[in-house]
Amino acid sequence: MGLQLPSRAAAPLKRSVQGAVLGLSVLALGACSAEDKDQIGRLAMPSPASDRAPEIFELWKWSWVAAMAVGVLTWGLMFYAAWRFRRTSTNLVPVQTRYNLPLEIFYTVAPILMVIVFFFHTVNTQNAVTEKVDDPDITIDVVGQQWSWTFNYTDQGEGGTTPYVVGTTADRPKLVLPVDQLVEFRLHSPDVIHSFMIDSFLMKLDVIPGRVNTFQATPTVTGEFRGKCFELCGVYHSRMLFDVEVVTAAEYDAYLDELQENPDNVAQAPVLGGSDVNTQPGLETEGDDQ
Ligand SMILES: [Cu+2]
Repeated sequence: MGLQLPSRAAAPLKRSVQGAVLGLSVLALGACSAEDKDQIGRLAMPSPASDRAPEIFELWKWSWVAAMAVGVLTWGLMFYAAWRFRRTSTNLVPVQTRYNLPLEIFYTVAPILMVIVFFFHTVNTQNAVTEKVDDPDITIDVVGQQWSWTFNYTDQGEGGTTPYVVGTTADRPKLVLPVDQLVEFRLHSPDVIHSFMIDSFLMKLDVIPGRVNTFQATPTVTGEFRGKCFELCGVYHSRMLFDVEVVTAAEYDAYLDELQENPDNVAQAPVLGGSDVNTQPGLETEGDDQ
């Protein structure tokens, strides 16, 4: 009891704490770059960078709008009921209602309708983003191996050879893609299930041993992006990162030429796993005891 601050002393303290919090908030907002503000506007969703990504972004956005509308209505009814039917005297007994058939039909049918609408839009979006053609511009055979990635630029080398890059946990690989060209990604795994995603493409696909999952997308924005494995696949799953660079057609050709100068980056056929990529090489680098 004796430790309580007298209220006259507490008031200035409270005011200065409020002032500090306000000051820090203003400072934090002021320090936001245009890019940060842009990201806040998208609720931290990456900016769409493929021809399929805007469809996914729209589905995600409108799902949030629908969920918020339902949330606001539900919270509103809860608070209204709590206030409207509050106990106003100590011996008041509320009206004892057994059931209300119209209301019960409503709250059974309404959620079913909502699920149907969500399902309809999800299937539509999924069909649009997984659409494929028979002759994509380029094909990349992607291998997810514990715990990095191999990228094969299938048949894109001189004489139909395949330039490729193998990453390790210590040295994350880079995937280079040409802008405005339809890319087919064929996903292979020699060991366990991984999941391949370039963040700005807004979609991921499982990489499953024994089957080849494929999807197609056209990068629409040049620049640097990030990708990683989205399926917990083992102890170094968190190191399954890769860089993505979307470049012009000329820069892409130059990159392939550069790869072909090193015999270690050229194969006669795509390197799809097994002894080539399942050696966990990143764990054997010099000075790395793991
Ligand atoms: Cu993984």
